Amino acid sequence: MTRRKRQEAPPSIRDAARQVIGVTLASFAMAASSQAAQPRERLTAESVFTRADANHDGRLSKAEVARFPVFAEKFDQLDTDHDGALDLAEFEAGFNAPQ
Ligand SMILES: [Ca+2]
Ligand SMILES: [Ca+2]
Repeated sequence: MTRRKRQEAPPSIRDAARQVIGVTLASFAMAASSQAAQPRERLTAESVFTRADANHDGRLSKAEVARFPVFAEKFDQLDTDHDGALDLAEFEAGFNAPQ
């Protein structure tokens, strides 16, 4: 007559919930630890350099720097050894220089 089986949450939902909670906890822990290391997301010369270095050869060509007008217009000035590319040290000097 009456159905004995009550509706239970299908395992998929439980798994999904557990996953969400797990991810939330993981990202929370990550945020907490990275916040301890450095407040907010701070852009360092190195992180910008790595992002700008499209072909990952450790140097920024003029074409790669073209996406960053601030550095593009200072390119020749920053390229202190005049080899036509910026290495991290050269980029860092420009990055940290007062505007
Ligand atoms: Ca490059
Ligand atoms: Ca150079």
